[in-house]
Amino acid sequence: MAAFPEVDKIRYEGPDSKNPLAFRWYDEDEVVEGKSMKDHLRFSVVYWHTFRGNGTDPFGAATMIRPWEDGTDSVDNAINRARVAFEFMEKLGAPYYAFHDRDVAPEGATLAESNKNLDAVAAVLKEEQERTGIKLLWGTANMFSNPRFVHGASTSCNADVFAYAAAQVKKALEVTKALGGENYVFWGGREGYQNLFNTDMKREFDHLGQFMHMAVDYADEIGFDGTFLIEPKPKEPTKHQYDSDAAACINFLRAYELTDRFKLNIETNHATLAGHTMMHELDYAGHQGLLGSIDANTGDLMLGWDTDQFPTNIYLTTEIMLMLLKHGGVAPGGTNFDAKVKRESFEPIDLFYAHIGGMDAFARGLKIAAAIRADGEVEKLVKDRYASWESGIGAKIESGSENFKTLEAYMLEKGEVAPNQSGRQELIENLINGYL
Ligand code: XUL
Ligand code: CO
Repeated sequence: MAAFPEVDKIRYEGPDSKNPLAFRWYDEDEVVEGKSMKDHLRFSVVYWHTFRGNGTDPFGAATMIRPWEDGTDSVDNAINRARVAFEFMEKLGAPYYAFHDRDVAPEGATLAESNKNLDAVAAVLKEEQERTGIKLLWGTANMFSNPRFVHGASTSCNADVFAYAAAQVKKALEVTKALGGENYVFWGGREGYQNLFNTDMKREFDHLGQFMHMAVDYADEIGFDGTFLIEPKPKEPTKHQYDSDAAACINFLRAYELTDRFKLNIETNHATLAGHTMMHELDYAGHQGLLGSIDANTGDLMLGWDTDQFPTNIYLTTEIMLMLLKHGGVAPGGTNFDAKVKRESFEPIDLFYAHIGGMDAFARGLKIAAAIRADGEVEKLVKDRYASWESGIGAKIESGSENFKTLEAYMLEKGEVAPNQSGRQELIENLINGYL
């Protein structure tokens, strides 16, 4: 029996449509900068929030109405839920999804039982993928919910926990490969610290580096050639997460010689928790050649935690799409809605409204970003700002032919720098507003 009988396939109806179950901007076949919207955006639905989120918060019980759930943590319930998930994603028209091992299948009493449960549900996921054509953007392992991970997983002070985590990632990699996953994500979970007095940070980082090398080695062994992604986040659940932001992650990857196999999965709410904008994190990872994928959501700047809301702000999606277009697109990553409907939005239909809104916001952001790039006015302002580097001493410095002594001689002769030009910040902000 269908879980969403009242919903047909969500279709593009154009900006004038008043149908809340239609796209107004996301037309998957529309071509922008030579590529379809579907291929630019590579939308992905997350299993954890969308099919496991129940609305609990520190102050109250579950609120979500999910009629297909039978209230048990059984494999049968998990299999039924997987069928519902694919009905939802198929009706929505999302080409990808992402999961943690423990979202899709219940944890058993032993590792062996957990693996068996995962295999049973993965077989159904495979069947549903084949039926619908929906693909796996990435898999990951949940190494933060179970109390064994209280001190972290690969950075735990308990060596057995490292071993358990290794076994869990081994299995998650096998399942991700079996399902044709295009990437594999590591979000640090509890890899961080609450107190430095009881923490051997150097040792924990070394263990983290060793763990990632073991993952790469095993991927090579089984022929998994998807991209590994690290997802930066500065805090929550620990007070300081080791993968705190793009720069910290990139330094880790360089220090442990992992940049040939790893890129970053940048998430909006994590960027703002780190005191950065999403645009900053994308541009930073992008210019380092390590932008792999995005977790599309938004925080609430009035709140200091990870609210994982659906992104509806066109200014934000425009900034994101400008960065993705600038850095050559997001593939083989995607635009993964790591976002949850609010506790108060507890009806199944709210899942559709939330995703449709996020997809439309990104489609609009893509069109606006493409228009900004096509007009070239903003680009020209930036180019003019750096004109001094195109010829003369600027070009010589960039070519590597100058040094402190030659530059001193140049400046002694010239006496004073050429006058600075206005930064034109307000003008450029006005220009951007003109496209919205
Ligand atoms: C946590 C978070 C995770 C990762 C996957 O804040 O974003 O859901 O995306 O582990
Ligand atoms: Co995320």
